[in-house]
Amino acid sequence: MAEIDGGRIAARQLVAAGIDTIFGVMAGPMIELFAGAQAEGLTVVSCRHEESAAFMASAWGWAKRRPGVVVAGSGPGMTNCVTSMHVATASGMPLVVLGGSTYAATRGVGGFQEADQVAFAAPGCKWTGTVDSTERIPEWLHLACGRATSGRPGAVYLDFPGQVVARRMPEEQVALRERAPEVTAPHPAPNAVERVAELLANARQPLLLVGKGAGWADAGPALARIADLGIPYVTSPMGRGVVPDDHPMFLNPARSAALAGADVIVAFGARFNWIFGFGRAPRYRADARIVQVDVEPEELFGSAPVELGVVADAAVTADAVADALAGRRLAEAHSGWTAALRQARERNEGVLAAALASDAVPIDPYRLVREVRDALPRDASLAEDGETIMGVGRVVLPSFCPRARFNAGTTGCMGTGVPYAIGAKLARPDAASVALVGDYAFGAAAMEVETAARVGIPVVFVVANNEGIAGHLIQDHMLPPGSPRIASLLPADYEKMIEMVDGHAERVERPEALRPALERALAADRPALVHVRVDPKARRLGGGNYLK
Ligand SMILES: Cc1ncc(C[n+]2csc(CCOP(=O)(O)OP(=O)(O)O)c2C)c(N)n1
Repeated sequence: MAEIDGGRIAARQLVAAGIDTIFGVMAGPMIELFAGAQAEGLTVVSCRHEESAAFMASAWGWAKRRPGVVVAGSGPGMTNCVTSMHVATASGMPLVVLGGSTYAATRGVGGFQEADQVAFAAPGCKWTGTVDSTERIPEWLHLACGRATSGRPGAVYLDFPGQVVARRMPEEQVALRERAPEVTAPHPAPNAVERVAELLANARQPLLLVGKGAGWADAGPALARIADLGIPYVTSPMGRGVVPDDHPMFLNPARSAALAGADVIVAFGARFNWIFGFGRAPRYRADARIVQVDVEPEELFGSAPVELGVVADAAVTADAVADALAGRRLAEAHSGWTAALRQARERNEGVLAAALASDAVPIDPYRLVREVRDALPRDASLAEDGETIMGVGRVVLPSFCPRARFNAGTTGCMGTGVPYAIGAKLARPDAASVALVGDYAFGAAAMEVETAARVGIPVVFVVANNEGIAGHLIQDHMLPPGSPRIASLLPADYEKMIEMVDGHAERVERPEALRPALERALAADRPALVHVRVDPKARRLGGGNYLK
């Protein structure tokens, strides 16, 4: 009678759950799981650091609306995932961390790499569990995958003590959980839909907020139906592209004016945390009437004075509101609101015009980002990471596809850009994937270029090298004069990081060389790195950086 080990059983259950790719760092006691995954036909992406592996998995999961799975070894392998779990949960990205842990027989007596891994995981996770027997591996994985993706997605942690991975059992006794429930989306109460439609119809200055939750719900087409009526919207950084950014009611470039002027706000899958200015004065009108649509009821109790909370799926609710608005006359049509916002947008865009066209050497970061914008295919996945460069990218770069835009997110975590772009490429292999990263942000995960090369995926890394953390701004203005380089970094030759793995390397020092270099990188059928020397003294226009 053929026997298989717990690692192989886990791999079979992952396949049953619709997962075809896993990420991780090879380590005991999970070697059997990696081997089982390979034997079962999964793509196994073996990374250089568990933190990056887990970021890749969460980006993959976010893009595909499936659990992103990362496998880590015991002790430090697992604790290296703690930041990524925290980031995934805060950013609502589905991540399943499978952590091998010390064999039961040596627990409590200084077993190899022993750590209280469930305790390390708990505050960063929606749910934790410990596999208690090899037989029950399928069941525990079924629970973990379900919890990572239901409600607001986030990280879950499942502990795999060594003995449950290594134990072998007769193949025919393995009971997989083949069937995942078909889950209907939570619908809004009909009277709530009517109230939202009434508020929007009577608003003189209505505004929609589009967050990551709307992306997860695939609410783009439904939200576009409301926006098509002439109701403007602004998005969170990762809510970009849910409705394509070239919709005429996309008003992120007039974000402050929109938040400050709106008399009725309906937030779809958006949270009133720092990203949306906490939903209260002074960023918002004190008398603004706020509706929040969210799948998590507790989210409705926050800093914003929410008048109506609708616990429901963003797409279903947006469709119902669009239906309820059909045929109504909108008060907004006579208020000049969208015209005023368009003027604000033009004013704000005017502030950037000179920088976007700058021919200066060293290159202005706005000029770099403009060239990235013009070179990017419409369906590209895009990850931004850094301080100055992420801020510039957020303002200048559009997105046209849902769940294809990644940035440091709710936690502002540096080191996400490189792995997010790799995870996105594996999830959306037919679309280009570009990481626009500062030199610090690149360095935080730079060895993963070897992973990209080994796995054979043509991701484009654009490194905006301004020699440091926010360029020289902190070094020159916030540290004692004459300090050694603390916030600034060496002007390293980052293109060598891709040369070492036979990738496509570009080094750009002059603005006119940007576009051809970016196009060559996008056309290269292997990982590419465009190292761009940008002005260390440049800062974000319109405030919003360390020296604001
Ligand atoms: C994990 C983590 N560590 C530290 C920070 C603090 N921090 C914010 S921005 C930044 C680096 C920004 O430099 P760079 O990536 O070179 O981009 P630039 O601002 O120069 O464009 C750091 C270290 C953070 N946000 N996240």
